[in-house]
Amino acid sequence: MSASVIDFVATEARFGAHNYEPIGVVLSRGEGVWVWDTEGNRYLDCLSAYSAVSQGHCHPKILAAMVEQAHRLTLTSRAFHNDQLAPFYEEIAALTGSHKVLPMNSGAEAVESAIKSVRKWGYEVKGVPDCQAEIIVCANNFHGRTLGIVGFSTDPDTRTHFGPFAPGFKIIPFGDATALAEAITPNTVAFLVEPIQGEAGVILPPAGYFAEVRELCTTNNVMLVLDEIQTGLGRTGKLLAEQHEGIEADVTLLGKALSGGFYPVSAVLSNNDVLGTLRPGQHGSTFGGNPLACAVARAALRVLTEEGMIENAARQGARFLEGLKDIRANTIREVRGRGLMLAVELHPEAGRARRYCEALQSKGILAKDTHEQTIRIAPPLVITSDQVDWALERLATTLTQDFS
Ligand code: IF1
Repeated sequence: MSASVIDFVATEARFGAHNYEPIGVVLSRGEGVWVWDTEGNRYLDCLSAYSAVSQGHCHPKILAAMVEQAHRLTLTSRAFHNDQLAPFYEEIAALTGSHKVLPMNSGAEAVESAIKSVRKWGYEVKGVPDCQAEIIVCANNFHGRTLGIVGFSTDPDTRTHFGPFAPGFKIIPFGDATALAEAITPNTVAFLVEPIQGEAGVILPPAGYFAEVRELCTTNNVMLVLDEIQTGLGRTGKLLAEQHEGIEADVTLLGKALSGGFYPVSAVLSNNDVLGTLRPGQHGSTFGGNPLACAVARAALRVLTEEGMIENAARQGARFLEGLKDIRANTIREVRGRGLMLAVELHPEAGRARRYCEALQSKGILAKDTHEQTIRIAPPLVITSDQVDWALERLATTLTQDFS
């Protein structure tokens, strides 16, 4: 690392809360799948800011929409109407087939808003006695960092010493429909689940799981809330990951790529009943639904479909997965994923995934480890075949090294 890089890193460490442990690269520019560090070294971004920059870094059309809107009007609050919110609603509802939309900012806020809404729906529509609503969630979930959410996390790092936590959540194993059937009671208002568990290490559900889940939720009048904040908007090769399962959620949560990485924009999408219970003054946000966010989200959704990014994610994801499976390295325990949400799980004896990510950095690839043994690979959806092959070559040489 050069003197200037050490300076940035040291200054962060001196003033910043140490809630992250970044890889030792200081980025200063991005374009498409590429990012550059302060010394001009170029890297293929295989994290995409945890899937937020799915449209590629600094997409020119999203940038233009953002700049144009920033010149005109940025924030009105929801005390007044603005001329970007209605078209945003119309466009996202048409794209996803949703009836109602609640705009928020971060992913965690969308999750919190969904929890509030399904509880309210439970009391006012389903007839659950006040303060008795139960929400079922999965072990190894990741839904964000707020107190409400970390209270039902099973990851010790995420929750330890942040209590006391809110009651009303039941935890069952992911991928086990029988466990869901057994956990549902007359007071159950919702099942909140990721279509593919991201932070858990890109864990795919068993075939047929979500069809059974859908059936159980419908039979028991339980709202199926899919957290598509990471899997949504093309990441898995379909607009929504639920489409791989042939089901429709009652409530869908979007974030991250909803702005192409320019700005925090999230949304709760639902049928009429759930969001229909929110009355004026009962929920809100200073920034949620602001004209700048709406203009950015509209452009982010437009380029996703107009430029064929979802189809490209399916095509390049298949190529990437095949290529990873072809790598013969005894460090690899399993390769898995769907679309461009991929993971390489290493054998415990191979050493920490972090070391491999550092080795990849020196070869011009930025990827992020998760849970010690897994390298997550999630490039922008605009990646080309040549770029996939370029990455595979470097992954192959890195994974055949031994860092144990
Ligand atoms: C961090 C992981 C990714 C999410 C799902 C809600 C949220 C997220 C399915 C909250 C956020 C992030 C946040 C980031 C790490 C990260 C992550 F490693 F934890 F799993 F993406 F892979 N639902 N995921 O994945 O959205 O409030 O952050 O906008 O460091 O917390 P947010």
